[in-house]
Amino acid sequence: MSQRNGTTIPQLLNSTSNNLFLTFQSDISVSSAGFHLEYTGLDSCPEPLPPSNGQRVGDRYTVGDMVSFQCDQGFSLQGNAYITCMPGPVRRWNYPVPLCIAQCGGSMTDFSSVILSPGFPGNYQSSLDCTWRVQLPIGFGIHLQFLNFSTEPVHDYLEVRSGTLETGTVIDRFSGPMVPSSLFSTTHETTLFFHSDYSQNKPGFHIVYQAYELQRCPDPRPFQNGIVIGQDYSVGMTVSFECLPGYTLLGEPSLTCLHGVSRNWNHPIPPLCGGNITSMNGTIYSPGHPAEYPHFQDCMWTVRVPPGYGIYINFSLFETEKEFDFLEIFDGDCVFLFYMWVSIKVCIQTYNHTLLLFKVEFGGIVGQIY
Ligand SMILES: [Ca+2]
Repeated sequence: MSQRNGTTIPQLLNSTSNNLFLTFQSDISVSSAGFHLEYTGLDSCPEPLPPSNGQRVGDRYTVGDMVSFQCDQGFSLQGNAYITCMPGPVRRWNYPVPLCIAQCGGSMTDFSSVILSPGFPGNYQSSLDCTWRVQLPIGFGIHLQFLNFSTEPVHDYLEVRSGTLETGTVIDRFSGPMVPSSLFSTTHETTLFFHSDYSQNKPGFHIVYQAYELQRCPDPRPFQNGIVIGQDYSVGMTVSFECLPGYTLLGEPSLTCLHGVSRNWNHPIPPLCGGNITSMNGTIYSPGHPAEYPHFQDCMWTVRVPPGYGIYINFSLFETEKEFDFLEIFDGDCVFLFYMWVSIKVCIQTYNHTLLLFKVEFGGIVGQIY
């Protein structure tokens, strides 16, 4: 620990353990008065009590020992997280025991945590505007549960927003003495905003949140007679649809996977059936062709060519269930109805506007129109 010689009185020494070894050495010549020292056994530092809403780590309190402190979830440590028992004539820690305090606002990236109103479990202060931001990886939302809730009605409130404070949308706003039921935020970023006015403070809130993985939207495949562009069906992603030649897309050509607890696309998956056709020549198939058409279909095609033209329809295949599944063709005052097992070859229309109506009541067998 120390080696001394000469005539200078050494400074006060403190041992770092409860054992001390002294050795004295003198050579063959020149003697002196030697030394006189006194020693005192020093106590440990006083036991540091854990802070309210926190824990102490470490249970040795002699000189040089270090203990640390952690706060419960939702509380922030104020002061020094580590304190050391100091050498010296009086045993003391180098810093006071820190405090664990629920603060006004914060930023969280944990998959589960606690959000407390400032000062909880005591009353919050007046005139606060606190923002807590929970940021998780894309594809996760949070489930919020209220363990305590009490604010001055109307004037003091908590707002939960999906997204940021500036651009997010308000999921709900809570105020008053009722503990709200749990709620879901369905985005990876959730903001909680608390406001208190100048008077009437209450204990506020104790909220726990848990991350959950957002489901993907349903697989839009198989998309018959067409292709699906895009393979990511997770939240916020878009897929689009293209038909093979001869098929007309009904419905929206692109869908976006919506945020939400039960995940779904923003539009129905487009049916491949019917449509408005204006090209001078084309092909019309029954839905699902060349496979059997599905049950319960009501498909309508409108074929429109420029004024002065007629429309020539050539069936190269026609098979439906008799009577119950049928194709109707309207052409001004004329109606042509087909519901047989036979192919009808040629039909010449004289008007420039033809409407085809294909109806499947139930139990269709095979229906194909070329
Ligand atoms: Ca108030």
